[in-house]
Amino acid sequence: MRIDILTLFPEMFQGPFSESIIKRAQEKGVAELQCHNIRDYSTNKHKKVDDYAFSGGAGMVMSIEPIAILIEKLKAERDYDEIIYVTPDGEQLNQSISNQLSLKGNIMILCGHYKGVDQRVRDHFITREISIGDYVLTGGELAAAVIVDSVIRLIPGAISDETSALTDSFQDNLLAPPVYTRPADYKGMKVPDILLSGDGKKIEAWKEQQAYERTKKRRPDLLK
Ligand code: 6GU
Repeated sequence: MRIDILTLFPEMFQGPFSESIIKRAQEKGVAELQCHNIRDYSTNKHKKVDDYAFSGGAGMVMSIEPIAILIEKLKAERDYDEIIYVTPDGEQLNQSISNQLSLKGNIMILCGHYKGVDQRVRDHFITREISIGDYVLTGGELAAAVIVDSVIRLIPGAISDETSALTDSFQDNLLAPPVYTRPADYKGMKVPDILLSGDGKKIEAWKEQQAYERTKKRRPDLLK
């Protein structure tokens, strides 16, 4: 899978993309991540990428031209399955959307800043708009990094134990059960006896029960 990120702040991705699973996925060739600085495609002598809104009011709007030039350049190089704009007014990200995206070949993610991008970019180029939740971030970059992280870890080969992504919270609409590791007794804080019993069937039943109880208590909306 290839993901192209269109941003005014490519350096914001260096940290998240150069550690752990996302780093390994790139090294293994499971995923290719490319960041593009929209400012490099400004035709303005001052490299301007935004302007005042025609409707007035506070805040700048990202101009169509540099974004359109960059999107057209990328589209000429390969076909894209999805061109995503990350925005607080998009559909809210969930595990099902991440699963869908993990099956795609090439996707672009456009990050907005200021008051967002000129509506014509959204009307003419964007195929899907995604938010990561009902709160406002400074820009789309952190949201894009969240989407990329949730998608890449689902690609076969990204996680060494391939079954592990399947047992995540949300993958079956249930939260994950509690987990424990050694020591079995830390200063009197004990691991539940059943987990030390060696009875695989009972342990599986306990895990299912715990997952269900936790979901009922914390996220009853998931059980509907
Ligand atoms: Cl995608 N962008 C911004 N700026 N804020 C957000 C968001 C996106 N998703 C939730 N809040």
